[in-house]
Amino acid sequence: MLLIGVNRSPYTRRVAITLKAYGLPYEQSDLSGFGNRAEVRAANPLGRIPALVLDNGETLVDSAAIIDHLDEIVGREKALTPPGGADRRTVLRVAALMMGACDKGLHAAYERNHHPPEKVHQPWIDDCMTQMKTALAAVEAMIEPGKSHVVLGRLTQADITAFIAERLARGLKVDTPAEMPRLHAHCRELLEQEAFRSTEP
Ligand SMILES: N[C@@H](CCC(=O)N[C@@H](CS)C(=O)NCC(=O)O)C(=O)O
Repeated sequence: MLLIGVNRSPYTRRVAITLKAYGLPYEQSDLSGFGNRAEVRAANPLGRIPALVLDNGETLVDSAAIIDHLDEIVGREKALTPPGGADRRTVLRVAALMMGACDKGLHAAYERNHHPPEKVHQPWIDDCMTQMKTALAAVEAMIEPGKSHVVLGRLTQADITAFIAERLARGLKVDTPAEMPRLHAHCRELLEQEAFRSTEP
């Protein structure tokens, strides 16, 4: 399998961490959504990373669809998203909040980085960052003190998505050690695991 995208992208890193956690071998092509437009569009007509080229030549796009396929490969019982019921809903809720938080954080960054200074609308940036922070705070509130995982007492997609969202938030100058201390501490612990450490950009 070939993963297309740089691990600086939270969505790409989510897939990279999942591949490593499942022990699935893959190669990676370090292309950026903005820096390598033509090559990325050749793999994904939408021009976004990540994309995953399967060994049969088929290309999957969007981290959620890619991870759905990886879950199928390892088997729904072993997958990092539980197969059904309340556990599945809980993990999907955290994942939706955290992927949405990444979307809002990147909207804020794009507003600042892709517009001329006189066209940057600060209230929009502030609104996006507030949404990102309230989503992170909601997940912070779900982590019970002393617990080593976000939910269910084991590693799930909730941990992976919370990890990448916390990383992005810190990159956007959110003071997560002060504002989301349990989430921040948990992410530091996750970094000790091979799947997280080896995918550092
Ligand atoms: N929902 C998508 C989001 C992917 C995404 O927005 N990727 C960014 C990089 S972090 C990108 O390629 N942006 C380029 C663009 O939107 O033109 C996913 O989960 O894979």
